[in-house]
Amino acid sequence: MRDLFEPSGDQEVLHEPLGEGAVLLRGFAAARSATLLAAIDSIADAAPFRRMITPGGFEMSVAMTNCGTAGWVTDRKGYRYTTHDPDSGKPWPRLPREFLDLAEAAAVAAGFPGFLPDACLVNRYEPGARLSLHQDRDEADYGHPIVSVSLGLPATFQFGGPKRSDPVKKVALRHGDVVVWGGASRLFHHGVLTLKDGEHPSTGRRRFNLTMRKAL
Ligand code: MD6
Ligand code: FE
Repeated sequence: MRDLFEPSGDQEVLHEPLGEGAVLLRGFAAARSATLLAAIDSIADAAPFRRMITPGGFEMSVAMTNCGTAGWVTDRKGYRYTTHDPDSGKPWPRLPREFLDLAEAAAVAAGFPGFLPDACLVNRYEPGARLSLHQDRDEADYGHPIVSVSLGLPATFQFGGPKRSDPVKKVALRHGDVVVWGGASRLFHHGVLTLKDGEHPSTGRRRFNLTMRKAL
C-alpha cells in the first residue's frame, strides 16, 4: 500500500502504516527541521537535558527535557507529568508554535483532525543510548494520538504489541520522519535500539525525538 500526498509545497511524502492507527510519514518534518532544532536549543537553554532516574533506580541513557503545560518525568517516586521542571522549580518552557503546527498537520495527514498537544517530551540520544520496550500510559485520555518527530542520526524503532513479549517489527526512523500513533495500537509496546555512532550534518553525533501528547 503506497499513498502519496503533499505536506507543504511540492515535497512528496510516503505514508507507511505501522499498525492499527499508527502511521509513519516519511520526511514529513524534513523541510522544517532547522526551525525545530533551533527551538530545541531554546528549550534546552531554559530546561536543560538531564538523564532521569527510573523508579527502579537506574539512570536512563537517553537525556530528556520537556516543553508545554505538562512535562513527563521519572524519579524514584515513579513516572508522571508535572507542570514544573523538578530541577529548577520553574514551569516547563512553552510549546513553540512550530511544534503545534507540525503536530496538527501530521495528525490531520494521519486521520486525527483537531489534535492539540499540551506536552512535548524531548529525547536526546548519543551513541550507545537506547530506550527499552515501554508503553506510553501516563496520559489522561488514550483517545488522543501521539505525534513523534525524529531528527538527526537514524535509529531503529521497535514496534511491538499489547504484551511486552509480543514480536516486534523493526522500523528505521530517519531525520524528518514523523510517526502518528493513536487508535488501537496507542498502548502497544515500543522502544529504540542502541544508537549507532555516526555524524549527521544537522545534529552531529546525536538523535533527537519529539513526542507531542495531550497529557492532561
Ligand atoms: C523515540 N519514541 O523515538 C521514542 N512513544 O525516541 C517513543 O517512545 C514514542 O515515538 C510514543 C509514541 C511515539 C513514540
Ligand atoms: Fe514511547
